[in-house]
Amino acid sequence: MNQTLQAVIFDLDGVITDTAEYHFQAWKAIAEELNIPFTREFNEHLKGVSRIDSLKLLLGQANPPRAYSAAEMDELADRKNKLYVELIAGITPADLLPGIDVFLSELREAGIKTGIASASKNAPAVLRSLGVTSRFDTVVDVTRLKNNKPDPEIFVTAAASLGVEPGACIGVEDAVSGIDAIKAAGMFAVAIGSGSQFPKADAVLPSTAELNYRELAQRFAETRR
Ligand code: B16
Ligand code: MG
Repeated sequence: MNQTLQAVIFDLDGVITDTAEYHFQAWKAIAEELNIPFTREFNEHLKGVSRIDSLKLLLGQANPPRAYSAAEMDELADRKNKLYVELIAGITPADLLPGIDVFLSELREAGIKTGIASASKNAPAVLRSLGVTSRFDTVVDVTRLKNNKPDPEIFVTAAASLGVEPGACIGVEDAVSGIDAIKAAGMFAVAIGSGSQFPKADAVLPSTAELNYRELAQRFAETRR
């Protein structure tokens, strides 16, 4: 195949910055109000999942089960988002996760394109607060997509808007649904987290501080020979 690396496409929450923690706190507040148990372990299933689907998963934990109308669900989803927006109001460039600033510079210097494939409707605002909007060549508009991760649509769309084949891309994710989406798109998948969580990833790094252009380009090339 002999394909060279042309683009790196990033998830946002949990990869560029730790907004995953704020999503957790906002959902926890809603769950407590509804008397639904909500643990960090359960929260792992919500990573990369859209707002309304996250709410459905959360309500599915209610014991005894209870039906919610569409209007009640919209109200709960809106309220969760308001809590989340309050929590992210204080984000500054200091909230970039370790190694991201340097990694983005390495990619620019090497002429590698960059993109954001986040399921979050708040992604553009978070990128602005972090001061990194101009460091990405594309940010996928999630409101125009039909399918959520683990469907590959968001990563395929990012590659298309960069004018690059999916096979020439690396995708970086912190969620299992995101790694599944990257692999289904035909990209090289880098997971941030613990190895046992991501059996399908091509590389697993314990932290974003380990992201290194040369090493990843080499590992990418080995799989594309
Ligand atoms: P919003 P990512 C995802 O972002 C989060 O992981 C997930 O927890 C959240 O529910 C989803 O965005 C939607 O976010 O409510 O802000 O539209 O990880 O794909 O960057
Ligand atoms: Mg994420």
